[in-house]
Amino acid sequence: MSRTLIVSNRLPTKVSRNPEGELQFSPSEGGLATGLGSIYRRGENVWVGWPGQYLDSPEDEQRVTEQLTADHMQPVFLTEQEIKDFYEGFSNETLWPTFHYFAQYAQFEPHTWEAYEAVNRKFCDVVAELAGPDDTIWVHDYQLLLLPGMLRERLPDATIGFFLHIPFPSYEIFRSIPWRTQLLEGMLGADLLGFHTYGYMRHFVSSVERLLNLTRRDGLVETGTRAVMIDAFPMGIDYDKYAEIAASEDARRLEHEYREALQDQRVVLSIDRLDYTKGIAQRLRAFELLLKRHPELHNQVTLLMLVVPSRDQVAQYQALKEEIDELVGRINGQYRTISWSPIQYFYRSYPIEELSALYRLADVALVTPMRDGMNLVAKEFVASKLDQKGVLVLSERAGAARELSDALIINPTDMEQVAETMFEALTMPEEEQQQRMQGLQAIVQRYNIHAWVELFMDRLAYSKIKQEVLRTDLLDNHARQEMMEKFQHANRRLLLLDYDGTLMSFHANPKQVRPDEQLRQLLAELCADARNHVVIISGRDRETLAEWLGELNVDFIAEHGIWLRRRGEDWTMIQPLRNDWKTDIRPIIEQYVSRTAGSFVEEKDYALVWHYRRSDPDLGRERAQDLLTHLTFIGQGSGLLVLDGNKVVEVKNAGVDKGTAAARWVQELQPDFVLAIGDDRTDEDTFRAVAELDQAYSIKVGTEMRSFAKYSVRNTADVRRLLRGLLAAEE
Ligand code: GDG
Repeated sequence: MSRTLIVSNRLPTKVSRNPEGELQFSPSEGGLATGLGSIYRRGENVWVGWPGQYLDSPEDEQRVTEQLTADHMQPVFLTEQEIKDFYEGFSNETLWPTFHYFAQYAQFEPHTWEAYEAVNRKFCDVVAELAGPDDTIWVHDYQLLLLPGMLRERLPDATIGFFLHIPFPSYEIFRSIPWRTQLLEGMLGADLLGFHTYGYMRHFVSSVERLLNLTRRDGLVETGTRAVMIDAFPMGIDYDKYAEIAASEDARRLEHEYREALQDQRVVLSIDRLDYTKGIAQRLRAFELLLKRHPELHNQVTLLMLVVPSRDQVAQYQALKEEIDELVGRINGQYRTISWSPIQYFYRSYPIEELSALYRLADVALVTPMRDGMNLVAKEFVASKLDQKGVLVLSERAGAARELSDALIINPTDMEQVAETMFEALTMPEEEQQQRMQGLQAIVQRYNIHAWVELFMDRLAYSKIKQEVLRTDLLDNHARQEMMEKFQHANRRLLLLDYDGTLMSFHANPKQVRPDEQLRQLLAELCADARNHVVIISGRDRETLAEWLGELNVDFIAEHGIWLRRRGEDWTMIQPLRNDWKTDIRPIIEQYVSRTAGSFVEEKDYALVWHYRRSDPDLGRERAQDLLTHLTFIGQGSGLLVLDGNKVVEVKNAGVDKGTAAARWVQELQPDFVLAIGDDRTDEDTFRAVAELDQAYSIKVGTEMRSFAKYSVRNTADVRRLLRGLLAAEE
């Protein structure tokens, strides 16, 4: 039976020691644990993670393992040093601040990076040991960014999903991490990568484009070996569970108790883990401003502030704790009366029924993080409001703000706005409260945790199907074998080989793509057999091709089919062509060069090409679109063709392409075997020209685009391997 293995740094159960030193088990706090708590016990599912406590004896480890495995959990034990370097260090002092835009707090220490790698490897060992071939592995969050890549190496066919619970920062921030490429490559080991919002996903894709030079098309990033699906999945909560608890006798009784104690105070509620990203100190200052500006609220309103202890071994968290203590003391000191304390502050964690009672009680929930991947507290408050009375004040920088548009949305750094919005919330007519709450509940109820898990799992399965579809195009062993046999039996074999991106990989500078010795040797050996007729079919100019490959016994099609050269003959033009259009077109392209750093114009005999491979990828793409529209408009009716190539835009005479040229060879040679290989849109003309021939094999390099080719291979290395295979078949 297939299972889901959930993998995250922390398990949903926390192991700790009581004052007597005995081990005790309790539920973990935090969004991930509460979010997936209802899922992992289904069927044979298992949750793999650290139990949150250093254990110094094998007996304790054994006890904990027994207890946890009985409840669908598989512990990964960490040493004290690993907790320090991997967890407190790289995870919480490098990744957490960087991903939440607190770059000033980020530490970049090689030894904590090494620990991060080592612990990810440790998780990999446990998961690889546990996973069966039909299992689905779902890795969670920033502590395990390398794990999908490591698992992929060990289990190449595994189904691996990854979800990031915190924001993915803009490229400008992300690139400050010295190990940024390893982190991206680690993530791309998954089949599906999920983020809370479209914004985070966009940032990730932009980093992948800029740092790994990969692009996303149709929702997929093609890594060269696999297509990885990237999508946004805003995480929900277990709505019914929160609504049920809110309706429970316990929650009602507790609410009643609190109400008695607070009498008729209006209640503003704030609940967070202790974290500088949550904007707790800023919130206190905004509350102070509210009291200052609205004396009519004195004795009328109480801020109930729960801060759940978290990561208190990390220096910034200790400093934050002190700042909060000091602020609460100061504000209460200034405003309190014998019968009224403006802030009731609790630094500990509470059972869920008490949280629920507080959600019920609160008139206003104040959720004002500086950055927050999603924020589940906001959603839990909404689900607990059975009478639909109450107002949510929500930071625009929480992922939840993308969905919860009926909340009062604020900018958390704008203290005045926060204070005045609190006032608005406290004085909002009941009717409006209910209207807004209805809208919020409809969303939180519909996009709940079950819908989230189902959607993620569906997309993960779909990503596998999509890969499968692409894979059927791949030249598999069977097709390769068949091709070898046809090749062996043929006497007039035509090999139409594109150059850039097919025989040679791309380089930022096209002048640097001289053939290496290995390639020359390979081509020379192919040409040595009189039955083989090799045609290098390229967009490049005549001079370069002749200089680089002229001494070989090959034919050439240059400049996408304008110039032809047969062995031992001179260059001839495929048909008489005009060139006068260049005078008008060149200045237009020059304008794009001036506006787009890193781009340049290449002048060929009968074509002009704008290259933007070295430009900023987003800017380049946008300018290419503009240029295509611009040139297509100008070129209408003038016999010109505008081509959108691989990081190039090319203008040339219409009716001349690689396909027309290739067809000429087919006609003259009447081959009994044809192999056409290319990677670019311009090669599609060649594929089309041979599509009808039974004896033709057309092969596209790369799997990211639909193609007229019958088969595809992944990269230039595969092409060379294939050609070498043809040679070997002869021996
Ligand atoms: C990360 C991302 C993202 C809090 N105090 C107590 C308690 N809690 C529970 C809440 C809520 C959870 O902890 C906190 O979740 P958040 O989403 O608000 O924040 P993070 O822990 O930072 O979670 C976050 C989340 O992952 C999921 O992807 O939303 O953006 O930072 O469920 O109810 N639970 C109990 N006692 C407490 O005292 N029982």
